Amino acid sequence: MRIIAHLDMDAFFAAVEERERPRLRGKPIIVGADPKNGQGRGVVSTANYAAREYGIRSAMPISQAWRLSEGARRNGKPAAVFLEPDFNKYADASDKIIAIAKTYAPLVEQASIDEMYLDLSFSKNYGQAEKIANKIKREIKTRERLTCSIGISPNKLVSKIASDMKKPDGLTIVLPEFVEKFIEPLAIRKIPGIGPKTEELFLKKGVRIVADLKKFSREELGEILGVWGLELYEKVRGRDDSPLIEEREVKSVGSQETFEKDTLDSGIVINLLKVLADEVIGNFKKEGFEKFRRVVVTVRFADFETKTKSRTIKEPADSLETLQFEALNLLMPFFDKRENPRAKKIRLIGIRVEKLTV
Ligand code: TTP
Ligand code: MG
Repeated sequence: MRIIAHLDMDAFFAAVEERERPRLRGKPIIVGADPKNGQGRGVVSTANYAAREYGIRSAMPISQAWRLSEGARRNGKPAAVFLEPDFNKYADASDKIIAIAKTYAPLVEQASIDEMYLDLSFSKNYGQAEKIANKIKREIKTRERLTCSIGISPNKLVSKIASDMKKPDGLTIVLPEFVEKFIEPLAIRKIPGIGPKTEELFLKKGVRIVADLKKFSREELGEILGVWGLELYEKVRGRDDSPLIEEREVKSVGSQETFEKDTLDSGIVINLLKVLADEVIGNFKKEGFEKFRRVVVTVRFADFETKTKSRTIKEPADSLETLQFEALNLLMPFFDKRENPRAKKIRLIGIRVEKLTV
């Protein structure tokens, strides 16, 4: 019998900011693009729970978040504090949390910057697994001053849904015999993979909750959604046998190069980027890796200021085209105000791939 836990940090980016600035404690905090007094473009990365009470959510336009905050302020509530993200800081916090998890579980899969799956099957029963989960929660709280929410069930799918049930600082255990009862009343959007389009498609058919979806046969779902429909048939029954995948110790494969002369000529920079991408893909394959899931671009300016940007892609990839495409997208902001407001020349660029599987 498998016992799998899913751990997801609460309001992660905002929580990291809050712990480092005592004067922010308890205030509504929004991490995201610069709101520029309501004129800002870009979106909210995350909002802490105090800001969520104003209706502010991840991926909302930052200008809308600003208006909601201003509205609250006019009603005598505290205005939200807007902060721009500092990804390196969150990646450091993430590494520390994973290190803690690894002292409790033999197999840990990092699923994103703030979530992971832990194999607790060794604990024999759910009572033991619950104790371990509580210890992990306590250690993250005392050592990192952050809270998380954990779901425990027989598989990744149900644990991921469960960790979201009692946020923040929650623990939800779904025993094998209650898996179906647990997911039946949930909105179909709670099933990972069902996005706004699939939801819309089923709402038109009068399907709102998982129990409604269970009325479709495997063939019917296959007809509506193709292969994904067949997977969905299993998912709505709480079935999932996907294994945890741990990444190898070698964390990244990368390459970087300094220009002969500092430059802001996009043609020259992009050319080098393509050469580097080619080199990285070659080494990546040579070292026996199969897929990468994160692309990181580093830019060092003439004054040695060094910035990195990274993106985790949805589907693990292995092609030169994907690497070039992602790296180019990450690089473009360095040519304009987004990442280079004073139009500094570039001295060096580097790219690397992370989150590798063999
Ligand atoms: P989530 O775990 O989805 O959100 P969260 O940790 O902020 O809040 P919750 O308590 O609901 O788990 O995402 C983790 C981090 O990823 C989040 O802190 C910021 C970042 N993120 C974005 O940058 N954009 C997004 O649209 C989302 C959803 C997250
Ligand atoms: Mg989270």
